Amino acid sequence: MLALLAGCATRTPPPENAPPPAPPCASGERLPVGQTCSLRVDSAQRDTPLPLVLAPGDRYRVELPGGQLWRDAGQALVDPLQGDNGADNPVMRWFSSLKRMPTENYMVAGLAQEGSRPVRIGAPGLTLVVAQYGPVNFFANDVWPMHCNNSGRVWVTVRRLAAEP
Ligand SMILES: [Ca+2]
Repeated sequence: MLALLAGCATRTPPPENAPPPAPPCASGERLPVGQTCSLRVDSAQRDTPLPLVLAPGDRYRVELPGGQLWRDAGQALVDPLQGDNGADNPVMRWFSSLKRMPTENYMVAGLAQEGSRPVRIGAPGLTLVVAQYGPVNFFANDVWPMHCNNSGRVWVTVRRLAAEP
């Protein structure tokens, strides 16, 4: 089992070494329609804010490139598209309903728009429609304040879509 885990761990480079899949999302930038930027989401932070200038009605395609890993303390590395159901860990089972997205696995990647329910970024990605002025935050699904013992950062990409006709 250890060999299996070690094999999994070395197959994919640590997130710290992965190059950004697109130019970094610059603070204070208003991304032009059709352009893509990348944001590194830190699993040890409660929130990683999208630093772009956003306006209500803006539409963005958010995707999480595959093959990235991060981990909760004491747990195996997991793909943030899959996460960890915590079934083999009594403490994780006990606190499961207190996750930021209670019905999703631990350590899946999500985003939260102020005033809206957090949503998971699944393998197909998602379309973010900005509802109001205010931050859009990315995070690893964990129990507050237990993100502090997580490790690993992953890239998400954000592409601005044309406004709805
Ligand atoms: Ca944790």
